[in-house]
Amino acid sequence: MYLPSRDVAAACGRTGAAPPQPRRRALVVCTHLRPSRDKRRSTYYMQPITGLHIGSLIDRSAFDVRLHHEDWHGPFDTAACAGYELVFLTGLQPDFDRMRQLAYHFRRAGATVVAGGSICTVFPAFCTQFFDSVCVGGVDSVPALVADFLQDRLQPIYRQAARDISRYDVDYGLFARSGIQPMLHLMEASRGCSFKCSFCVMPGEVGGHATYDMDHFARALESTLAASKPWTFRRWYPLVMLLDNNFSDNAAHMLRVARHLAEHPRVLGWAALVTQNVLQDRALISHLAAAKCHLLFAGVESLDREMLRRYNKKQNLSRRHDVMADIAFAESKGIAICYGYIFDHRHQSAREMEQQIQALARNPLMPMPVYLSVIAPLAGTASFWDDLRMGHLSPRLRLRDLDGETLCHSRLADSEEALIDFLERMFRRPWTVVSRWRILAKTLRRIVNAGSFNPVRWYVMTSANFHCFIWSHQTPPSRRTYRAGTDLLDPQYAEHPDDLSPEDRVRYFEPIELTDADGGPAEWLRPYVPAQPAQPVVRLAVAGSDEAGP
Ligand code: B12
Ligand code: SF4
Repeated sequence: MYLPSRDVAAACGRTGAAPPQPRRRALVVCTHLRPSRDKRRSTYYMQPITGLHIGSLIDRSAFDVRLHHEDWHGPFDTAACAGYELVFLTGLQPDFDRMRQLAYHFRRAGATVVAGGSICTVFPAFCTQFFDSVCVGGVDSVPALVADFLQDRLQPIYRQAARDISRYDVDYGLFARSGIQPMLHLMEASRGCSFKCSFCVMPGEVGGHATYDMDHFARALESTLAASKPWTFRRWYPLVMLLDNNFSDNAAHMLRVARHLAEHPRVLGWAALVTQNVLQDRALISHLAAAKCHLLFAGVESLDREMLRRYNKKQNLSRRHDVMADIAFAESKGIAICYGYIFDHRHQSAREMEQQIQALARNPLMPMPVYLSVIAPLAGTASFWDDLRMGHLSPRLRLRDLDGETLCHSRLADSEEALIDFLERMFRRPWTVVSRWRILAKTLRRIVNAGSFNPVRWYVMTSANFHCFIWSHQTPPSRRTYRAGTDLLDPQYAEHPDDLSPEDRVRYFEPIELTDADGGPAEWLRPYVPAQPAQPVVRLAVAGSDEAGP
């Protein structure tokens, strides 16, 4: 529920002068389309902080700012679009069609619509047909854009390298005022990553790593702690989740942030996203454990070395270390290890995928993956351009298909039926692949291995181990084909006024296709196709590599 601005101080648990009376209304929508292709909502703790940062950068003396998360609040009610002057939209690649749909509804209601994020960054000129203004790169272009809007000189494209972090205060009161209370304190201490995994959007969109200064971070921490409501878990047991793309990229900065969190009297624990090679450094892991680290989300992705090589994931290719032993060591120090696991349906049969999962399940000290997905050729990544050039992408591949659950390639290592049968079971009925009892036994072994009497740590380990089971309940079976081009579309695609013109239907409501009927680039994409192969060296250069650096 959104609280009007006079309730701000109370909602934030703060005192002080009342905020100035707002003159105009601005809205930031973090769009979201669900894997289950329905209109459910969830209060899952992994909420985006993109909208929070955008909202914090909007001039509050001119605007009353509201934040809507489509995952947390549910799909935005398009009957309620009136009354906003300026609307910012953000979303991941599979959400881009939702950004276009909302642009139609808000523009029709008279708002100026601004969009940013992955697709806007890679294909800005293409995106200008849907939005009044398109932002390339980081959130830091927002103040200049708002100033231009107020002076009636909005530009079609704003560019700001995501690595150029400006100085601004993140106002976590915006979460509280917008009724968003995730279980954890979601923060960011850096942006980007120096590695170049070929399936990832980071190398192209950020192209390096940049840190926030410690002042900035310390103020954001105080803001989120102050904004937590009394009688909530996050007030009672403040856990900070660092959503940095790669928290471990800059070791000195990581240690500074860890020390700040360790020494903070209110923070009881923290978690972060790191690369797998960090787990090899046992002295570092012991140090982080002593600095209140409760959980590391490590970029394991797969135990299939061929696959890791194919995607240039060389930080995972050390032969000197055994990742399972590294994970067991970290957990023995009390740090729960989480990871996502990616299947490559172009090279792995359904049977091989199932064997990989069962091998993980059999190891008593190895956690189960928190997320499972099939490889998604995210538009603009090195693998995407390679697949496109070689004609390996599915015909009529849509942005909507890039959700990590859909087979997006034309060449498969197994029959389509066998792969779909496995994915349907793994995503929707995981207990038919791995028994719940086995996971329960594994959870108990890990808790014993951790040697901790802290029930919060037990909870973290248990919920991570069972996440796939819990997730599958939240995304019940639907009539999905799991095949790009034919899979079910969400109901939002059909929600438009009866008087929608044929041109607007195509512009705002037809799904965006990346490939044509033959698997070649869609017409709009052709000007963007790079002339040279995107990653000519990957397959050979890292073979046998024992290096952990980027
Ligand atoms: C929280 C999160 C989620 C959440 C919430 C998703 C959401 N709606 O944002 C959940 C759990 C739902 C999720 C799911 C998925 N995620 Co996710 N997720 C993240 C995570 C950890 C944090 C996102 C975040 O808030 N970042 C901080 C903000 C400030 O940065 P940002 O969103 O990257 O935006 C930057 C720019 O793009 C730009 N920007 C973005 N929007 C706008 C708008 C305007 C107006 C402006 C000016 C600028 C701007 O500014 C920012 C930098 O300053 C990131 C990793 C990361 N640390 O970023 C991955 C990440 C975004 N996810 C990713 C992936 C692959 C997925 C999945 C496909 C995973 C899967 N295989 O199942 C699914 C897809 C979901 C779907 N709709 O189907 C990829 C990229 C995806 C993409 N670009 O499409 C990332 C980058 C991880 C990675 N390295 O692979 N995810
Ligand atoms: S290490 Fe992670 S964030 Fe960095 S390029 Fe690879 S997948 Fe992307």
